[in-house]
Amino acid sequence: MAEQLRVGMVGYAFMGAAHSQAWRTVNHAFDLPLWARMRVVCGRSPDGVAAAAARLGWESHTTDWRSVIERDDVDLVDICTPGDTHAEIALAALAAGKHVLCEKPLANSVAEAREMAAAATAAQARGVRTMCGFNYRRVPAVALMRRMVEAGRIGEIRHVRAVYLQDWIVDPEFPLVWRLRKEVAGSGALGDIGAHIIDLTQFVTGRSIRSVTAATETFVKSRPLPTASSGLSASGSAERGEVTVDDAALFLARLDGGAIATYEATRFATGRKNGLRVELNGSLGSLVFDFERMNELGFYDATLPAADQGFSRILVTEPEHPYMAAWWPPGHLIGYEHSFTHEMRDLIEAIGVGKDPAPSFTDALQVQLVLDAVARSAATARWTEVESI
Ligand code: 4PW
Repeated sequence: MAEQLRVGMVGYAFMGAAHSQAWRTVNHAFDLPLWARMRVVCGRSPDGVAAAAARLGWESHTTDWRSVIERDDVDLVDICTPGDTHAEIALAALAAGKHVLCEKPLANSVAEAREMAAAATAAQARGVRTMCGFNYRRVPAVALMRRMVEAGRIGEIRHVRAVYLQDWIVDPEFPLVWRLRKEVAGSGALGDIGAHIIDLTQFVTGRSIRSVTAATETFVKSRPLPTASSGLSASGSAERGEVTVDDAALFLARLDGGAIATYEATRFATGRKNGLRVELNGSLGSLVFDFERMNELGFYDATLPAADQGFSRILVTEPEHPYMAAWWPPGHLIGYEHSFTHEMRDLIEAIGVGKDPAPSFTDALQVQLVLDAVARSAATARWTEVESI
């Protein structure tokens, strides 16, 4: 058996469960230089974390995240907590020489993200690696989209069109969970799902957002305080609290290289459960990714004779397609959870060969700078430049 990569994970809710599934499967799906070992999971509830350890496959459990970092039998800290704890945990882990995987968005502020990116860069000199968990990059169809853009298959990119549409809080009586509180989440739909389409579009185009003009809205101003919550579901009490984040964020953007873009991140798109869609229009064609058909990539090749042109559907299940050689024969599909397994594959591979994985904390800082520009633009109703890293 290969040398072990011993993991300690902080947080065991929705993202903790998704990461646990990936840590359980990655060793068996891919031939990697290191063998991931699920040493310890951490959570605030003694009973909750004990049950999570048994359910998710962790060897031990604790309620003290600092003890995870202090353990000699932990090499990597996987942060699956709300954004208000990312910086404290990541900085302590890096100082202790642990590799760090941190869920998105990197932090709740630019200041925190800058501090984390600087610490990560300093840690690189000591062979310590960091990654931010933008998992949608690792959907094979998205990785293929990037490959095709890099190969020039759609030419110069003119338009980027991205939406991330959910509806889990359309009910005004849905409780005030942590994702709806600014002091915990940093922002609402903007940072939670808008961050994904910002990272994804910059990843597939290889271009950065330079300026934005935005509008945000909070449709429901107060909600019942939660009595219990899990993932994107919860139950509420009679007492109410103020919603302090955006329910929806829409913005126009200019990318370096000249493309113009539209972005929409909302939790009020009634009927859309996890509707992530990205379309690129170029001088030689177009590419379309729709997460609801995540094993397919739409391609319009404008270099064909006019009579032969039309949107084709590439079924992204061939062994030549990113990550797919590890799974099933062509035509047998994969799911949301595989994007996390691919994320762990790339992280383990990079650590094993001594390279820095992507997206780095610096890449994630750039996303944080875009989030900040969107918030500043929404507050002033002006075009706003994205600060430099
Ligand atoms: O990043 C996650 C998204 O993929 C979010 O935190 C929750 O799950 C809400 O949408 C999806």
